[in-house]
Amino acid sequence: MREVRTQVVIVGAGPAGLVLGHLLHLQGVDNIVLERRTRDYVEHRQRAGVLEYGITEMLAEAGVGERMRREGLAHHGIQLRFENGAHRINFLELADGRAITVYGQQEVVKDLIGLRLNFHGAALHFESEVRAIEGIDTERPFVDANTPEGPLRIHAAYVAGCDGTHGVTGQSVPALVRRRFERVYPFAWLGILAQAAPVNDELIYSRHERGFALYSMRSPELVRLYLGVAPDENLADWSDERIWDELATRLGEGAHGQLQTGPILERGITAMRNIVLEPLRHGRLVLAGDAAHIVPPTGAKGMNLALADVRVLVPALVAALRENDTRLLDAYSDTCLRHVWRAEEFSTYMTQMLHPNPHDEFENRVQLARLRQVVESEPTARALARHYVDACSL
Ligand code: RFL
Ligand code: PHB
Repeated sequence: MREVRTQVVIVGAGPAGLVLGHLLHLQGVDNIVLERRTRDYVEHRQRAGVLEYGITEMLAEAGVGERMRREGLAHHGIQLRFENGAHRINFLELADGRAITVYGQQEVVKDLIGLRLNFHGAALHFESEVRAIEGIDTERPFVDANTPEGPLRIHAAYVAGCDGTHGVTGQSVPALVRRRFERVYPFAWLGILAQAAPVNDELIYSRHERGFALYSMRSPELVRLYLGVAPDENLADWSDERIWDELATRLGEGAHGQLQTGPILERGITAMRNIVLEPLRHGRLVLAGDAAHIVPPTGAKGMNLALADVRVLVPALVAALRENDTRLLDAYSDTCLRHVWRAEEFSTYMTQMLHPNPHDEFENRVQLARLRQVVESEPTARALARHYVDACSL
């Protein structure tokens, strides 16, 4: 078996692993990123699209904000629709003028991969799956991976688990110290990417009696739309016509009739749940992003939360490696859990407020009361706006 040595071995080339690798490289910390999928696959995987204000600042400071600033769409508000009314949450007034940026996750991933491979020449191995993580309770951990060139063992001072949901790294924390918190919802999202011009400048979250709908976009030619559906929904039951009809109905006044349709380029069903694994560090293993926590997408927090962990992790690893000072690393899990649980709470709040439950009229009345409170009470609207725009940096 081939054996190599580095300072930090990073498992997974999603947003968390790539930003971590990039920031460590800028600090002179040697690292290797291993990704089990192909480059083409990770560069085209459709996922999140909303970047918080503080996270865009972080990317720009890290030197990966140029295309994001140019092609990303700055939004200064979102719309909430319910009971046939449309209400704008104005970030300029309610969130100190801060904006979110609509920029696809795979674009962030493309920018980071391009920079790493073409500019920095740093190690990033695709089609290289980590199968085992050993020695995290010692000072000499290592990971074993299957690569296109055969088996590879990487020795490192630290292993960073950025391998997403149900990754091998999260399972490497011993069961005796690991705690897992989970909530599953009785619905899922059917998401489409379609070639059509956006008819609205801002995202629309709609609570309709037939179910949830979300209007989002990726560019002046691409829209990203979602429908709340049953968790076991069969995609084959949804013709293009049925999807567009349902979207038009649920998005209601304003979008109805005006909703610009077009060829559906991608479609999929996403489960809705919360998961938190505690702690985010054990010995020489640190977890970041979806490897440690999942949020339902209603708050648009998934990618932001992954990058917020990395923002805490980089100075902690640098201090440990350069000065043998582990104080920040010792605090890493507790520091992150504050923003993690804040984002879990906000995502839960948004999810529970916007998805009607056909079997629970009490719940439906409570949801409507909550929505009315958002549009009638300025402190409530302000809290929603501040969390939407910058929960990970509050
Ligand atoms: P990622 O992006 O999942 O990256 C993890 C990477 O690790 C690789 N990997 C391995 N590599 C080597 N060896 C192994 N043993 C490995 N095991 C896994 C994987 O191939 C992958 O490339 O995690 P990261 O970096 O933490 O980033 C988090 C975000 O991706 C995530 O929070 C969001 O995209 C969540 N999410 C959404 N969030 C939103 O805010 N809005 C959305 O619309 C939205 N849609 C989604 C989503 C997540 C989805 N997943 C995870 C099923 C749609 C989907 C389908
Ligand atoms: C998206 O554009 O994909 C998106 C936007 C807002 C969300 C979730 C997903 O809450």
